[in-house]
Amino acid sequence: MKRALIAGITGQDGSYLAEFLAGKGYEVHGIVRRASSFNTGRIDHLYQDPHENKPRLVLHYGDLSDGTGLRRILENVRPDEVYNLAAQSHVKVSFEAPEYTADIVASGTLRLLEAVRDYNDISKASVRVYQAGSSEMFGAASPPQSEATPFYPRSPYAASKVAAHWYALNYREAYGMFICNGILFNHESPRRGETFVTRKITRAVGRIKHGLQEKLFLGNLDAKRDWGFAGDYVEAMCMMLQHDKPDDYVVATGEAYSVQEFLVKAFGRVGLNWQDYVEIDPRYFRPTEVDFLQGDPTKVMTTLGWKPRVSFDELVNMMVDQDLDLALRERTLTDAGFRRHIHS
Ligand code: NAP
Ligand code: F7E
Repeated sequence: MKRALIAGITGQDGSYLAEFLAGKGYEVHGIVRRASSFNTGRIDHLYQDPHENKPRLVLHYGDLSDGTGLRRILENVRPDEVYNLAAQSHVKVSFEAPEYTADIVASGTLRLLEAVRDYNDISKASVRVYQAGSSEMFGAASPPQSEATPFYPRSPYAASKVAAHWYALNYREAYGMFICNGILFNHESPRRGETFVTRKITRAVGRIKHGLQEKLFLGNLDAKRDWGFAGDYVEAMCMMLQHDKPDDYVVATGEAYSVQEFLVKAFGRVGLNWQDYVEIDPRYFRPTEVDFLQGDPTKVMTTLGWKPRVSFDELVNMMVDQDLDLALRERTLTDAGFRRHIHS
């Protein structure tokens, strides 16, 4: 039985990856940050009481700011594969918290790589590492972007991901470590954080339809993104680590749509016209914007045989349908006298 350690297991991707690996028979371990409120909602359905039987999912408290803790977790878990998905992953927030973003996204990756390097030396193991890179690293570079496209980061988040990418590549070359950089374009799902634009839109569609919200405030509607389904993308992460040699791969659908096109589809799903509800609020503009991301996934398709299963229309419908259900439950609670406040 293989053992995987996932940093960032409580996030959107971490939850899908944990499900996917558990389904393939892995023993899955995850690093969870201590928080004052529960942050395991996305993985609660996978969790079994560790006192009752041999658990397939084991959680460990840790943080990418704490290198000693990471080393201890590695020594305890003795993983075959490590997936580094942990990050302050919000681009707009990274302009407000640049040092913190750099500490976790760039230096945090370095801490984890150092811990794996030393663990490999001490235990004579060869742990395989996946590093979660991002299409944001391409930033202002013209589409379509492939592995050969030079990086041009446009935010503290993106610059930190570029640093992490090069740390990973350097550790592969310097120490012969098996490390893959996945350069993933935007991927969404019903589990997407509620402040990312797709989920913010689908949450609003559900709440507007059920009379819980009147307006949706957004920023730049002209930005174009290559949006795929997160459940498809975590499979590519695992496939990279099963290949015979470590390499870097762009993962994308190859299609791009604007935020406005997403709005048309999402509101159209429930028979509404987005223009009746959306207002522009400059607070959501970014000091430097990434205008157009469209990936070229030829390499991951031909080398690893990966391809996306969920289309753009299916993705929008899946997210809207789930958020309609969520809003209906919220409506029921509101009507019964309970109020639930959600800020997106
Ligand atoms: P996400 O939902 O924001 O999840 C991020 C995860 O990192 C969460 O589990 C979070 O824990 C954890 N985390 C944050 N700060 C941490 C710290 N200091 N120490 C340890 N863990 C920490 O992000 P995602 O969408 O799943 O993305 C996964 C990874 O892929 C991220 O690295 C992201 O930057 C990258 N990426 C995402 C996309 C995309 O479109 N989704 C595309 C390209 C790359 P809490 O739950 O406690 O907050
Ligand atoms: O913005 C525009 C915004 O925050 C998409 C992260 O997972 O993918 C994600 O980063 C676009 C931008 O995602 C609002 O200006 C308009 O052009 O959903 P987003 P992102 O910045 O592309 C990459 C690949 C990652 O690696 C990141 O971790 O939508 N936009 N109005 C808005 N965006 C937000 N969030 N909120 C708005 O109101």
